[in-house]
Amino acid sequence: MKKVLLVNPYIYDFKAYDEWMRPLGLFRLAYELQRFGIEVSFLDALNRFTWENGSSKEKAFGTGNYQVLEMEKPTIYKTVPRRYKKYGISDSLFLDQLEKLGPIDLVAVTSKMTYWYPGVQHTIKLIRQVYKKVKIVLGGTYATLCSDHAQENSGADLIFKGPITNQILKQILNLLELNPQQQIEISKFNLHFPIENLPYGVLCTSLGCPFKCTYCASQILQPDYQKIPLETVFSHFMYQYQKGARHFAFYDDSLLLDFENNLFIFLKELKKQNTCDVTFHVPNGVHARYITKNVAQVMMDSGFKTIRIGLESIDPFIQKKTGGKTTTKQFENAIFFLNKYNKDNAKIGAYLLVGLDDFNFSYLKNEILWLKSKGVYPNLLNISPVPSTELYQQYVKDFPIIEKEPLAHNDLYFNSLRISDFYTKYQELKNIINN
Ligand code: B12
Ligand code: SF4
Repeated sequence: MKKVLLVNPYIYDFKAYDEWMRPLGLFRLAYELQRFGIEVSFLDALNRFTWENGSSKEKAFGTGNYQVLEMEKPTIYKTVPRRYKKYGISDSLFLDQLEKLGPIDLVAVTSKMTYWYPGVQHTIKLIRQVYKKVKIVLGGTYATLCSDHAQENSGADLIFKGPITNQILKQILNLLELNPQQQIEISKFNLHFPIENLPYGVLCTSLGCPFKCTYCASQILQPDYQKIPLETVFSHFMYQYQKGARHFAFYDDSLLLDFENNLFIFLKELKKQNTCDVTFHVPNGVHARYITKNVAQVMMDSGFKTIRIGLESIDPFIQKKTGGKTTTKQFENAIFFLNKYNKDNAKIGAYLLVGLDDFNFSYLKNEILWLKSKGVYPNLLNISPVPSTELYQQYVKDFPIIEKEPLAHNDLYFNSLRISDFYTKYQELKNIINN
C-alpha cells in the first residue's frame, strides 16, 4: 500500500495565534487519496498539544498560543519594531515524529499566507533531513499565488496551483505510480484529527465568493462559488463534536449567501440533534447585506459568539471603488438586528482596512469611534498586497519589491512602506480601540 505524509508547516511572522486555524485543504487532499486506497498520515508543525514541556493553555472558545522561538529578522524587516518568531513545535520533536513514521512514498505540504514562506522552507528542509529521496509536493495559498517563487525557493519538487482538481490528483497519483480510473469528488471530504479532545472544530459550508473585491484573492484561490453538501458539513460537525469540540469556526468566504437553503438548514438540523451546547464563530468577514432580521435572530439563537462583518470602510467612495460588497446603510441595518437579538454577549466586530486608498488617519479614527458608538468592536486589518488582485497590480508599480519578495506582503510591514511613521500611528489607532 502506498503511503503519503501530509504536512501542515511552521509559521514565521511577528504574530500568529491559533484563532481556529486548521489546514482544511490537506483534509480535502487526504480524502481523495484515501479513496484510491492510499494510506495517509499527518504531521502538524503547529500542533498545540504535543510540546515537549507541557502544552498550550486553552483560551477563549478553544483558541490558544503556539509554541514560539524568536528568530533573527530577515533584512527586509529590520525596521519593524516587533520580534520575529517561528511558531510551532520544536525541530527536534518534528524530526522525532518524522522518524517514527517509517517509509513514505510521497510528502504533500500545504501553505497559507504568502509571507509565511520561510515556514514552508524550514518545514521542507526538516523533511529532507529524514526523507532524502522522497518527492515533496506543495499546494495551498502561497503555492497558488506565488508559484514561481515557490518553485525556486520552497525546496519542494513540484508546486500545485489552485484548488484540487482531477488533473492535480492525477499528477499526484502518477508520482505514486498509480493509474486512477475514477473521478474525484470535488466537494466532499472527511476530517481527520489524530488527537482526542479537540478544543474547537472548523466548518466550511461553501467555497469561493461571487464578489470580486480589489484587495481579495478569493476568485483566484477558488474561482467558482460552490456549496459543500450539507450532509458533509453535518458529518464534519459530528466528527469534531464527538471528539469533544464545542466551539466551531466557519471558514466560508461567503457564509450567509443563500442563507435559507444553506446555513439555516444546517442550524435547524443541529437543533434536532440536541447539540445546543456549542458556540459558533465567524472569524472571516460576513456580508452585511445578507444580515436581515431573520438571519440575525437565527444566528443569535444558535449560539454565534464571534461575528465579524467585512465593512473595510464607511466611505461610500471607497466602498464602491473596492468592489461594492457593502454599503454603510446595509451595515447599519445588520448591526441594528444583531444588537437587537444579542441577548448573550456575542462579540460583534467589523473589519476596517488600514491603508485603503490614501491613508487618512483622522478619518480612520472617526470610523473607529463611530463603530464603538454602535457597540461594534473595530477589527483593524492592515492592507496586504495579495498577488493577482487588482490592488496588487496597482501597488506593484510603486513597490516592485512585492513582486520579488513575498515577505513584503506582510500585513504589518507593507503599510510601513507607504505611510510615514506607520507603527506609531497604528498603535494610536489600537489605543483608541482599547480605551
Ligand atoms: C479561513 C481563512 C482564514 C482563517 C484561518 C485559515 C487557516 N486555515 O489557517 C482565519 C480567519 C484565522 C484567517 C486569518 C487570516 N487570514 Co485568512 N483566509 C481564510 C480563507 C477565507 C480560506 C482559507 C481556507 O482554509 N479555505 C478552505 C480550504 C479547503 O482551502 P485551501 O486551504 O486554500 O486549500 C485548497 C487548495 O489550496 C488546495 N491545497 C491546499 N493545500 C494543498 C496541498 C497540496 C499538496 C495540494 C495538491 C493542494 C492543496 O486544496 C484545497 C481545496 O481545493 C482565505 C481565502 C480563500 N478563499 O482561500 C483567506 C486568506 C488565506 N487569508 C488571508 C489573510 C491576509 C489573513 C490574515 C493575515 C488577515 C489579517 N490581516 O489578520 C489572517 C492571518 C492569521 C494570522 N496571522 O494568524 C489572505 C492571504 C493573503 C496572503 N498574502 O497570502 C487570504 C487569501 C484572503 C485574501 N485577502 O485574499 N484566514
Ligand atoms: S466579499 Fe469578501 S471574500 Fe468576497 S471577494 Fe470581497 S473580500 Fe473577498
